[in-house]
Formats: sequence, C-alpha cells, structure tokens
Amino acid sequence: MVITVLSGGVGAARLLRALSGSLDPGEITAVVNVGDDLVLHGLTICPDLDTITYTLAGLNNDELGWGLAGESWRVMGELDTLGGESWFQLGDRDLATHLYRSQRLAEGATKTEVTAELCARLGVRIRLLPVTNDVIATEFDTDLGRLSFQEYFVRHHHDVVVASIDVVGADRARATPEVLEALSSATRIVIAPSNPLISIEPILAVPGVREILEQRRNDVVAVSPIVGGQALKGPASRLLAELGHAVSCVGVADYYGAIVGTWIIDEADRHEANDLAARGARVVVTTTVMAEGDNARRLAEAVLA
Ligand code: FO1
Repeated sequence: MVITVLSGGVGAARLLRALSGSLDPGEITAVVNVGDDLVLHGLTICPDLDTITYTLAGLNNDELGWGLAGESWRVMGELDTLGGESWFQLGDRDLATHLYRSQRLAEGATKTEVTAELCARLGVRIRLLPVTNDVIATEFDTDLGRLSFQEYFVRHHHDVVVASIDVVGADRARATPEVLEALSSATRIVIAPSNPLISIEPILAVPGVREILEQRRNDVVAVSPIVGGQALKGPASRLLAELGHAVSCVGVADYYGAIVGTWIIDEADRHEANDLAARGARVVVTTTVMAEGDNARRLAEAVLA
C-alpha cells in the first residue's frame, strides 16, 4: 500500500509517525502546507515542513509543539538587545535549518529539493513534499486589519476576530510534478486531522489538487480534526464558528465538500455518524486522540484498514 497524506503541522506529524509504525516509511508521502511559511531576518522558514521533519526525526520539542528539543535562545536574546524582531522565536538549533534552507534556495535549489536534503540528513524516511515550490501565503482579514499567518497566529495568539482567510498566490501556484504524481498514484489519500481552514485549505487551493481528490473520492480517508465537538488544539473551533461553519465533524465535512470517501471520527462524536453517512461517506468510529496511550497505533490501523 502506498499512501499520500495531506498534512499541516503537529496533528499530521503525529499521524505520520503512527503510520510509519504500521507501514514501510518508504511507502508514505506527505504533501505539506506551505501557507504558513515566512521570510524573517532574510531567512525562509517553513513551520509545517519543519514540525513534521523534527517529529519524524525524533528531535521535536514536545513542550512547545514546534521547534527542536533541547533548544537554547541566545541568538534571540542578542537580537532583542539590538532591537530586532524577536516576537517569532527562532531557537539557536532551529536557526541552522533556516540558514541551510535559505542558502540552498539562494543557490537555486527548490523547496522540494531542500526538504529532501534536510530529511536525508536527519534520517527521515517518509517523503515530505511541499505542495508547491511557488510562494503562497495564508492571510487573514481581522478586526485589526490584514494580518500575515504568523502575525495572526503568534503575534496576536490567534485571539482576534477573523472575517475571512485568503491563500494569496494559490490560484497562480503550480503543484509540483512530485505532488501530482503522489496524489494520482497513491493507493489511498489521507487528510490529516490538521486545521481544515488554515492547514489543509492552502493545499487544496493549489490548482489540480482538489480535482484529483474529487476524482479519487473513494480512495480519500479523512481523520476528523474535531473531537467531542471541538478542536484539540489551536484556533480551528473559533475559526470555523467565525466563518459560519458548524464546529463539528459534519461542519468540517461540509466545508471539504465531495472529496472524502471515508471519515474517521472519534467515539465522542459517534452521534454524527448518520449525518456523515447521509453525505455519501463511509464512517469509521475509533479513538483519534493520538496523545493518549495506544490510540495513535489504533488510528493508524483504521487509516490503513
Ligand atoms: N509558535 C509560537 O507560538 N511562537 C513562536 O515564537 C513560534 C516560532 C516558530 C519558529 C519556527 C517554527 O518552525 C515554528 C514556530 N512556531 C511558533 C509555530 C508556528 O507558528 C505554528 O505552529 C504553525 O505555523 C501552525 O501550524
């Protein structure tokens, strides 16, 4: 079985790690969101790619949920002294990744190539593919005006009212040939339990991606990011509500539209199974909270079953 997983950050990283316990990592590809990417201090930073890379390499900082374990912050301290921008924290170890990536991009390498190089160096065997090598940027219209992704997420702690979200540049972006091939040839396409509006949407918004999922709906399995009527982490619940969607598995299913053949939902949301089935999807009920005990393995088995 060859599987391709549409992936945001932490939730996707945990699912990929669980899947690699049940399947040869060489048979797993992650198509990763790059709408959160930013250029800061002249460096290109790719948070979702790095969260997945570090998690699969066993180097992730579990306390923070981003960055590297055993991190130190001396460069940020100096930058702060100099009056530089220090609201987006880049650890000393993490900075090496951004330096390496930025230098390679300046030499003409693509994001896809740099990602493969970083994964090879860190021993990550799952193939990580940025959805596009073009620049796309998720932006928010808020009650504080237009905000970039990380201004919204980190600087304002996603604590502002959002009127709309745009993935700037997505309509002109080209999915890489590797991404189109991974989606077309996979036995199964999985949508990770990442934020539908800000992690999965920037992937679906790149021309060609949604169309493949529509055509292959029977082979698409989505893991619900909603458990017990709310998102486990981050602003998904609040954003769904603010943008007029139900905060439920059905709300996410209606947002995605006709691209999901099978929904995997948590026991806590079992009462939604009939409504999901009425939308033409098969429904599998299991325990989806991967931070707890044996659940990650059980979830991986459900995805692969
Ligand atoms: N998240 C924070 O809450 N504060 C930070 O200072 C921060 C820095 C950071 C640096 C590198 C990186 O790869 C991720 C970082 N994140 C930080 C996480 C990131 O903002 C979000 O988790 C993702 O973009 C959302 O998926």
